[in-house]
This record gives sequence, structure tokens and C-alpha cells, in this order.
Amino acid sequence: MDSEKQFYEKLEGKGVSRRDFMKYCTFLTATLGLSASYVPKVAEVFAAPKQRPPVIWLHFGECTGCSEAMLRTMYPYADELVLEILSVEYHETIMAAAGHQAEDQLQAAIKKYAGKYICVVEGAIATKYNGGYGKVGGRSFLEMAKEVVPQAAATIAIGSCATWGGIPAAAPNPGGYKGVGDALGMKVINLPGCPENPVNLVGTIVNYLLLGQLPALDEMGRPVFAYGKTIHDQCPRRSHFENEEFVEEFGSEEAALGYCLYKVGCRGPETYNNCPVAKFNDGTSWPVEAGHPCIGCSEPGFWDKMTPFYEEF
Ligand code: FSX
Ligand code: SF4
Ligand code: F3S
Repeated sequence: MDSEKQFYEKLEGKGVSRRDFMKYCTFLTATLGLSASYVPKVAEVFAAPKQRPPVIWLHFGECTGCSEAMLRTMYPYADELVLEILSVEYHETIMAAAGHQAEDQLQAAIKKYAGKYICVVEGAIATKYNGGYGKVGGRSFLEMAKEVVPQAAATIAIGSCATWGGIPAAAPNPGGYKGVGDALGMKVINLPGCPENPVNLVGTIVNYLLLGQLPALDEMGRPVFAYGKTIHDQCPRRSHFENEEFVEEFGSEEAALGYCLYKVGCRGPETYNNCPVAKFNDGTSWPVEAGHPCIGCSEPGFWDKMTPFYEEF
């Protein structure tokens, strides 16, 4: 109870009212597809955490956009909420340690929490030439992943790079970059998107802490709550598609009217993600709302399969 009080005082100190926080919990609960009766329980996961699972967060071949999406979220406190419910033992972007000290910390965390930690992986793994195309501290991504992933209680691959290979795996892909599951021949939880929506990572973890289990996954390892429907099926421009009202040129009158972006290359019909509902940056907007076609950033084979952009398939 005391810690719960402290939690709300801490939030208030950051200028976040209890009401704002509850708004976030309501949004998260809805994203997870849970009924409104779960909102207080979701709030409790943050305010009075019963357990804080240890997390080892690895960075491989990527741009760190996924961590940035999480850390720079418009909710000034969403990153802290994550740090509140998780015990992050290793994360190269946010940890204070560097060099050998950081390497030692990784080894110590693996040893201490073997079989219990959640491994979050950001970035793809170079598989050719013995993993020679991607190294941290003199060790290949492949070698690191082979050590850390099999000893985790669960592994969550975030971003299209870690899930399907993403941009590092784009042709000609000399290093043989692959997603984590493919590179290791193991099943992992996949949260694709370039970047993935931080709400879906928080949702996956909250689901685990709240219900004691990981969310239901589809056959590609993606949580159904986030990747169960196409962008097209949730798109507010859908009636324009049905009425054959299309944007044929950016900057045109049709673009100003918010017509469908299919003819300027929208990949919404073949892309599974919850962007129209979850949106980005505190629910501010998402690509199509901003007038840009969906480029299919969360689909397997993105980049190669979705290019050339701005052309109708
Ligand atoms: Fe990839 Fe994420 Fe795109 Fe970047 O880590 S999914 S390049 S947004 O950062 O992995
Ligand atoms: Fe579908 Fe894209 Fe048109 Fe939206 S803008 S209706 S996702 S094709
Ligand atoms: Fe990506 Fe399309 Fe969403 S480009 S961010 S999946 S709208």
C-alpha cells in the first residue's frame, strides 16, 4: 500500500496526475482486448508490482529506433513504468556501465537469473561467415544470442529486424542477416514493426504479469491482440477505398480530402498490425492519418517485398 502511495506521489512529482495514468491504463487494457473491469488490475501491475521479472535486453543489427520509440514516448513516464515493472539487468542504450564492465554485467545477469529472465532482442543476427558481420565486444551477435536466448524463460523479438530480419536483411544481405527465431531455429515471441509500437511490448509484458501467461500468439509468433487484423480492416479511410475514391498524387485535392492511399502504394491490405487503433506518440497519429501510405513495415520480407514504395501493387 505504501509503495502504491509512493508510486502515485512519484508520478505527481513528474506532473502526471492519477487521472492521466488511469487514462493510459484504460488505453492499454483496451489494446489488450480486455474488458474495462481489468483497468484497476492493470493499474495495480504498475503501482504495486508483485514481481519484477529480470530482463536482459540485447541489441544486434538495427537502428535502435525500437528503444527510442519506447524511451521517447510522448507519455513522459511510459519508459519509467516499464522500468517500474521490470528489473532491467542489461540494456546497452540505457545502462551506465560500458566496455568490460558491461560485458561482466551481462555474464553476471545470465548466471544469476538463468531460466528466469525475459530476453528482449532488438535487431537482426548476421549468420554468414560465422556471424562475422555483426559483433559486440569482440563476440558475434550469433554467439551472444546462442548463449542468452536458450537460457531465457521467454524471448521477445521486437522490431522487424529482430523478427524477420528487417532492413539489415534487405538484398543483397551479404552478412546473411536473419531474425532471431530463424537464426537460432527457435520459437520466440515476435513483435514486428519498424519500429514496433511500444504499447504492444508493454501490453505483452502486462498480460504476462497480470494473467500469468503470455498473450495468445498466431502461427508466426505474433500476439493476436496486436497483429490479428490488417491495417486495411481497421483503417478510417476504408469507406473511400470501397467507394473507389483514391489519392493518385500527393498534394492533390484528393489527398487533402483524406481519400484512400492505395494507388500511391498503401500496403495496408497485406499488413497485419494495430497502428490505426494504437497509433504512436500518445495516440497522436499513425502513417495513414498523417497522409502517408502504410509501407508494410511490420510484414515479413519488409524491405524487399514492400518496395518500390509509392507504387500500387
Ligand atoms: Fe529495426 Fe529496431 Fe526498424 Fe530500427 O531496433 S525495426 S531498423 S526502427 O530499431 O530493429
Ligand atoms: Fe486500406 Fe490503405 Fe486505403 Fe486505408 S489508406 S483503406 S489501409 S488501402
Ligand atoms: Fe508500419 Fe504500416 Fe503501421 S508502415 S507503422 S505497419 S501503418
